This record gives sequence, structure tokens and C-alpha cells, in this order.
Amino acid sequence: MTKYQDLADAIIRGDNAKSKEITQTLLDQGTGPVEILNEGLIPGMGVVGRKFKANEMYIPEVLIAARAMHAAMDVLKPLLTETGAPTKGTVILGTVRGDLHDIGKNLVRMMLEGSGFTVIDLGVDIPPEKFVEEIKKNNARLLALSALLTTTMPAMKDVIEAVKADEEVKDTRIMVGGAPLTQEYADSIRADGYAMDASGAADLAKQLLQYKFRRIKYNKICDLPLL
Ligand code: B1M
Repeated sequence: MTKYQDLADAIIRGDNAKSKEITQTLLDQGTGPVEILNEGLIPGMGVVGRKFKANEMYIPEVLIAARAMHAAMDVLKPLLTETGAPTKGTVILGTVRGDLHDIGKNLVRMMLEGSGFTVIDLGVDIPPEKFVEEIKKNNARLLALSALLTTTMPAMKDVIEAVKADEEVKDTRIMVGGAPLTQEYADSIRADGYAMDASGAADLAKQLLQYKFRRIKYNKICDLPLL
């Protein structure tokens, strides 16, 4: 069995100590943090998702697996976020109202921090007015929203409408992501950009802050003016 499989298995079993230990060993052997994430941690969580769907795992076990994933992410975090560069800007990040999933969001935070952004992570189950308040408080130029449930995707639209309706913050760029989302859905709710995964989110954030009047679509600058 490869080390990556061992790592994925430790996540699936919810073995905190083992997931930390294998992550550290892989790092010590010279494996890069992004590779560890993509080859071990995310596939492990993918299996958890499939078992959860098939009723082969239940919520307490999924939570224990999530804890093991976070334990390994804690080891990777300093490496993913280490950057001596001055900040590229402040991003307000959160999972929308009604949604408690935070593993993907936390990965997005690490990748954004690793790319030189200052990230204010509001956590999970965040109502639209809180996002608006924090954009104002922190003078942020970018808002990043995560949702993992088909039932909470519409809450992203509520946030976008609240931001665009507020004269003071209406020009804030808004990016969205999360497993059930698509570029089409992002367009339909008037998000300025959509990223499929955490590294895509970091690239998109850079692009969104670079251009003044353009929306990003399929990771390409698109001719559409911001609505
Ligand atoms: Co939930 N859950 N869950 N869950 N859960 C899913 C999402 C589900 C697909 C499982 C399934 O049925 N197969 C399903 C959703 C079905 C649907 O809506 N279509 C589901 C359900 C139904 C539920 C409950 C309703 C279950 C219940 O109570 N009956 C409930 C809802 C609670 C709530 O939120 N109100 C629930 C609860 C939970 C737990 C609390 C037990 C736990 C969350 C723990 C935590 O997050 N701290 C949990 C988990 C862990 C999962 C699965 C198994 C794993 C999610 C995950 O962390 N994946 C998930 C199944 C699955 O996805 N395979 C499932 C790993 C993570 C790295 O990926 O989050 O997709 P992901 O993030 C990716 C990308 O999506 C993207 O980048 C990340 C990294 O590449 N991304 C962004 C995410 N946000 C982004 C933002 C961006 C850009 C990219 O820009 C801003």
C-alpha cells in the first residue's frame, strides 16, 4: 500500500494521530504539501462522501473523519500559507447561511493565504448581513462564498443581492465555489467568478482583483461588463 493510500485510510478511519504522522513523514521525505492534499487527503474525504451517501457511514463517523482531515491540514497549513509577500488584498470568506460544511472553505483559505491575501474567515452558517458588515469593517475588495448543499446554494444569491444593493459595498468582487456549484449557476446568481477547487480559487482571486470591469468565466477574462 502506498503512503497516500495509508493517509486516505487514516482519514476514512478518522485516525487523527495517524493522519498527522503520515502527513509529517511525507513532508519529511520531500513530498510537496499540495501533492499530499491532492493525492491523500482529498481522495480520502471523497471515499467518506461516497460511503456517507451509500449509508455505509453515518454523521458521527463523518465528523470524526473530518477531524482527522483537519489534523492533517494543520500540519500542512504553515507550508501552504508561508509567504513573505505583502498582502494582495483582504478577502472575506465564509460558508453561507444554513450550511455547516467547512473543510473545503478552510482549504480555500489556506490557498488564498498562501497566495498572499489577508483572509478574514467568518466561519459557517453566515447570514448575508454579516458578510456585508464585514466587507465594510475590513474595507475588503473580494468576497468568497462556499456552499456544499444544493439547498444552501440559493443562500449565495441572497448574499450577492445584499452586497449589490448596498451602495457602499456594491463593487466588491464576489467569487463562489463548492461541490454542487457550476459556472452556469454562478452566472445565474451574478457572481463575478466561480472556482472548482481551492487552487483554482487562489488563481481566480488574483484575476478578479486585477481587472476593473471584467467578469471571469471558465478562468478566462470575459467581455461581459460587471452587471
Ligand atoms: Co455533508 N453532505 N451533510 N456533512 N458532507 C455532503 C456535501 C453530501 C454531498 C454527502 C452525500 O450525500 N454524498 C450531501 C449533500 C447533498 C446535496 O446537497 N446535493 C451532504 C448532506 C446531505 C449533509 C446533511 C444534510 C446530512 C444530514 O444531516 N442528513 C448535513 C447538512 C448539515 C448542514 O450543513 N446544515 C451534512 C452534514 C455533514 C457533517 C457535519 C457531518 C460533515 C461536515 C463537517 C465539516 O465540514 N466540518 C459533512 C461532510 C464531511 C460531508 C462530505 C462527506 C465531505 C465534504 C468535504 O469536506 N469534502 C460531503 C460528501 C462529499 O463532498 N464527497 C457531504 C472535502 C472537501 C475538500 O471538498 O468541500 O467539496 P469540498 O471543497 C472543495 C471544492 O468544493 C472547492 O474547493 C474545495 C477543495 O478543492 N470549494 C470552493 C469549496 N468551497 C469553495 C469556495 C470557492 C472555491 C472553491 O470560492 C469561494
